[in-house]
Amino acid sequence: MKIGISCHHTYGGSGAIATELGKALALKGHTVHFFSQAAPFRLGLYSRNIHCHEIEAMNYPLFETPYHSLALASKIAEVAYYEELDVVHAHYAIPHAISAMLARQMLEEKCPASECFRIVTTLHGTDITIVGADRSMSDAVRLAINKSDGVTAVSGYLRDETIRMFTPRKPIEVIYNFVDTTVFKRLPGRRDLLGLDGGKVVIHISNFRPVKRIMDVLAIFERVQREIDATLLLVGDGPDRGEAETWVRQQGIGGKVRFLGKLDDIVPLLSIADLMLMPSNVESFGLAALEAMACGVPVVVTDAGGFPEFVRQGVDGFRHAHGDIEGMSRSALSILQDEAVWQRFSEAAVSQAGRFETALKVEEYEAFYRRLIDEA
Ligand code: GMT
Repeated sequence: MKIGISCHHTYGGSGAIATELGKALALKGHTVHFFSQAAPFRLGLYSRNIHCHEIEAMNYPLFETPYHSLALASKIAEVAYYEELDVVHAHYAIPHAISAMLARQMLEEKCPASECFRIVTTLHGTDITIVGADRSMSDAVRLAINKSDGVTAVSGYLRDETIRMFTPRKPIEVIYNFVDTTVFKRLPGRRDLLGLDGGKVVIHISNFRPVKRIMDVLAIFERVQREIDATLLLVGDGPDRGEAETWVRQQGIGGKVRFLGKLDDIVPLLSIADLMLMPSNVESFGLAALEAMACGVPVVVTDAGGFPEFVRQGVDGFRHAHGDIEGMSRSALSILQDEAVWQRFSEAAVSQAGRFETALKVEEYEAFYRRLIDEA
């Protein structure tokens, strides 16, 4: 198949999933065209069958901001026309699904509708729960869903939430997020790279937005380090980082908390981690937790959103109500303070991650594309 993938190139789960999907499809012999504002952050080196199209919107004095969604639509239409794309897969409703829809209308000016590509939209979470909930965007999100030929959601929670909020005309299929366990696996630990001597390593990876509850991560860790020797690794960057850094200094625990910023290659860090904290308000899935589990890292997460669909309570991690700092601290300590317990959780996490192996989910996406193409 010839597949276009439109995604956010920035640090975030939707871009990561879109890129990993495109890479896996290309390896299976499909031709993949990426559409994004810059090369997707996980693309890495050149891969066979992959083409990238960076979207550059026109600057004109009359436009206060460049019209990126229109430039994206024009680029998709152009590439789809010359490369005869079968499918355009939009990751995140806004603007990708809307731009794909517009691109198809542009293409229909040039060729019969039956020869145009199918639109697949994958909903990732905040496109529904935050962007879609905003009055300025909700009708655009509804249109994006209803005008797609096929819609998938990354968890049952997100499918149900989308149906509750938008009562879409289309059925929504769940295709879970996935992890490449040949890449995300526990490597020999290199604690020396970070100058870590002893103690346990707790990790958090996110874009430091309010939904991630960074201050809860710190509050949980602050309680944990009172009981055991531990270091907190914070990977990523975003609006709440400044407040977090100030708090850490005020608490006098600066020596135990490392702000590492945005990093592409997180496997070496996950390989030295003993526990991941992800106390978000809600996560439609929580890809970073699955990637941690694949590297043998037990997780303490929120009992909401997509987490109950893959984090097994008391088996590979613990789930708590959001804001339950005491409960999360206790659970973290119960895993970290007993080597045998940690070993059991770690092994269970690796085995659970295997159920979300990339190869399995890529097959589901391929079958989904083929069904839509055959139905056309
Ligand atoms: O979490 C974010 O703010 C980023 C967002 C994204 O679009 O990258 O993440 C969403 O999509 C991920 C990939 O499907 C999911 O794993 C995240 O749970 C989801 N974030 C939220 O629902 C808050």
